[in-house]
Amino acid sequence: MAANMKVKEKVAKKQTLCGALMLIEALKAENVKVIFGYPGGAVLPIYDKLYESGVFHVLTRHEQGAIHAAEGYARISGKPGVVIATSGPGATNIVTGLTDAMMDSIPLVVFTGQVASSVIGSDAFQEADVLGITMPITKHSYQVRDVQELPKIIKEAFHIATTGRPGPVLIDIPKDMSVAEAEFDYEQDVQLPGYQPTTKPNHLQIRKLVEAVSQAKRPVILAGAGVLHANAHEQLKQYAEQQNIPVIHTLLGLGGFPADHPLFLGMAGMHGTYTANMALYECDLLINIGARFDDRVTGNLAHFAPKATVAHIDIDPAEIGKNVPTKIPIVGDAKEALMQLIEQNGKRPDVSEWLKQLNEWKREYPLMYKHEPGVLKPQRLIELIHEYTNGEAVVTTDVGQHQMWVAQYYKFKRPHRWVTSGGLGTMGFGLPAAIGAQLAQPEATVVSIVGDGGFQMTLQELSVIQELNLPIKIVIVNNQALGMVRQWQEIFYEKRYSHSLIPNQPDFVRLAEAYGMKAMRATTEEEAEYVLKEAFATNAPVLLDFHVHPGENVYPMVAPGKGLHEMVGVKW
Ligand SMILES: Cc1ncc(C[n+]2csc(CCOP(=O)(O)OP(=O)(O)O)c2C)c(N)n1
Ligand SMILES: [Mg+2]
Repeated sequence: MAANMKVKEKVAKKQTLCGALMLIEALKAENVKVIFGYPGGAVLPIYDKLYESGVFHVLTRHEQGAIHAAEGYARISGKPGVVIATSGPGATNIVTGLTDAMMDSIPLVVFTGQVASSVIGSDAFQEADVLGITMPITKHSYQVRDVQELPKIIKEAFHIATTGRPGPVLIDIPKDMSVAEAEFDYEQDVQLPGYQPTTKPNHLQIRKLVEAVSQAKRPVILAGAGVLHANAHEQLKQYAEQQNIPVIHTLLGLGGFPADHPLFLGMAGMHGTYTANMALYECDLLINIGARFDDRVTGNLAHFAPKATVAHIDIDPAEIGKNVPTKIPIVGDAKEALMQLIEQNGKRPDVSEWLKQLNEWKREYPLMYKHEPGVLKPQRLIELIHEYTNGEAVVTTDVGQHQMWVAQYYKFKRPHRWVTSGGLGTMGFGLPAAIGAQLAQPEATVVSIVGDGGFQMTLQELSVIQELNLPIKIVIVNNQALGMVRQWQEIFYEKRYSHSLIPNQPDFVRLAEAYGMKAMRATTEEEAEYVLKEAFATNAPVLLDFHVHPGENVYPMVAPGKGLHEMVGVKW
């Protein structure tokens, strides 16, 4: 009987369908729970079939909102985010999001409508060469030329987006392909002989690393987002503890190792901690796990880890040796590599002197800011949010000073709680990303911490948050400035504040109220405590406008062109 049903199911999967229905059936087969999109002419046949499909579609108010929401969903769920946009302007509106996802290795499957096959290349209405535009900012892309190919293309797209180093895959569908019919077979296996990511690390290289660790006097682990993509946080902790090696995170890696762990040294890079940056400068063995040695992390490469033997574990072989000469390259999945390292149970290095030095730096040079009575310091605001959420909230941010303060002062205890735009640094990312994050984890407390500048780049998505009653707490760190730009102009351009001060921001509270959302303002620490308490007691969206001290800067700081050891603003 069961076998019989299976045969029937298979037959049903082989029915003749139009391209639009194929897309919907494929999404169901991929177990996609939500898609983010915006309709238009070229995708009307798809939207018509979506109408009664039962697929949960979120209509964002801008395609950029859709793709950032999909990124937030992917980061928190670990599953690919799915986006639909129409041809021409719909497709060009997702270019920033695709680049963002490409830079930060976020798995996305993105469908764009295209003008009908017969008029491609004729400058037809709403035609854009989306494949041409997006080629360098996608992991892979397709244009459907024959509807028979569509099931295979979608299956491959999900496979490519989620395996190896994750990334965005785009499928461009000419309008006639949505209407044309063919047999729908989604049972076929993916066959891509040219795409076989190496996940199992080379045993010999692992042995080399074990040997190097056993000899090291000042080893350190630099852990990036690769640890999170590989779900290797437990193995990272186990390995660090087994070998007694301190851990530093990149911006995107935060949460991969508990911030309150005694072996944790903080974030590295331009606004990293003194201890993390000095550890990278002084270490004799640097084990990079799933980070790509971004310039914001390394500072001037000529001075980066000058005393270290470098080992680099990465699923993407192209990253190894790209920026930093690497003695021990290990291509593979971070979890597999860490499991092998743990299993080797190599000789523990003698790090007593090293840990003593690191702990001294931690004590001597902690992150710090000045308290001033009657003034709300942005760093204090983040500490308060941390307290109210017990360090366990899902936090999304925009880009700028507030993002760095969150990275410094929100001590992530757990993995998969942190959603920020790292590689591209996309203002306007935080608010829509929170929509996807909340949909991925309906029970989680989601806090979207945004700048007064960046918020205004995608604030139309308040409409979606209110409509779906997503209980997101939106925190505007309002310094009436493009703060990070202002900071650079203060330090490097003789305080010539060219187009970075915005003293006449709109009334964000009334703006939120116009969307039907509860909103409050705070200008002092006492008020901040009061409104945070109110907001976290509310199971509905709340927008909070915090007027923080406008002249505050993010420190410590490694100036561009400087080495990590040349940080300024370490002590007052
Ligand atoms: C789309 C985009 N445009 C410009 C920038 C350059 N930029 C980086 S930070 C920043 C200021 C952001 O201001 P705000 O959102 O208020 O955050 P703050 O730095 O004040 O916390 C700007 C303009 C960017 N990162 N992204
Ligand atoms: Mg600002």
